[in-house]
Amino acid sequence: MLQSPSRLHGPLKSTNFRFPALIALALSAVALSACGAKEETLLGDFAENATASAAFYDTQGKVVGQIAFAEGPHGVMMRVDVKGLSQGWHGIHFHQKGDCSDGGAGFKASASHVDPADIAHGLMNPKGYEVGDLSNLYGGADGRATAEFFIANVALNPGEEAAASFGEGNILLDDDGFAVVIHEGPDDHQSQPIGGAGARVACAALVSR
Ligand SMILES: [Cu+2]
Repeated sequence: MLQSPSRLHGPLKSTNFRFPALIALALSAVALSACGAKEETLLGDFAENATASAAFYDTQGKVVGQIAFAEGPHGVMMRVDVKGLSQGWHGIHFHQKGDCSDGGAGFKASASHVDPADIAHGLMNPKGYEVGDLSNLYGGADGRATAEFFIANVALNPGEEAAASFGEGNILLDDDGFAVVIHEGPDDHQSQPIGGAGARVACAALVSR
């Protein structure tokens, strides 16, 4: 038997039409905000799938970039996209505390480098290097730096497996988290205690959820 026109075009049908319209509106709002975030950084899908992420702040407290991490079996992958740097190379390190609240005072609250075994600073130092030591970052003529780093033998999140693989001291998201700090000049990877990298100009705080 054929359905009557009232069943096809009646109130039930028109009610069903309203919901998809509302959902479509909501989805387009989400899509717009996701698009906005993508335009602001060059981190790509990496940021959306990140194990941890944070904003970089300059010494005035302004957001100047983003950082994201992915945890892997041999260490962590990190992407950085930051603006407002002077042109040239900049030291970038893991500092001990996830606290970037005192930019005006030079980000002292982030403490010194992550260094559980109290080893000398410098990736090119024959005595070894700190867990917080990283390769330099280059700020272009427009003040922007975008890079990917792989840091071997560290984990983000605590856990038996991470502790067994890398040691407790090599877990970055401990109770007080950690900070990624960018310095005004390059790290020479040898000088003590920070490779002559100078003042702290940007900071991203990472704390465990
Ligand atoms: Cu540093």
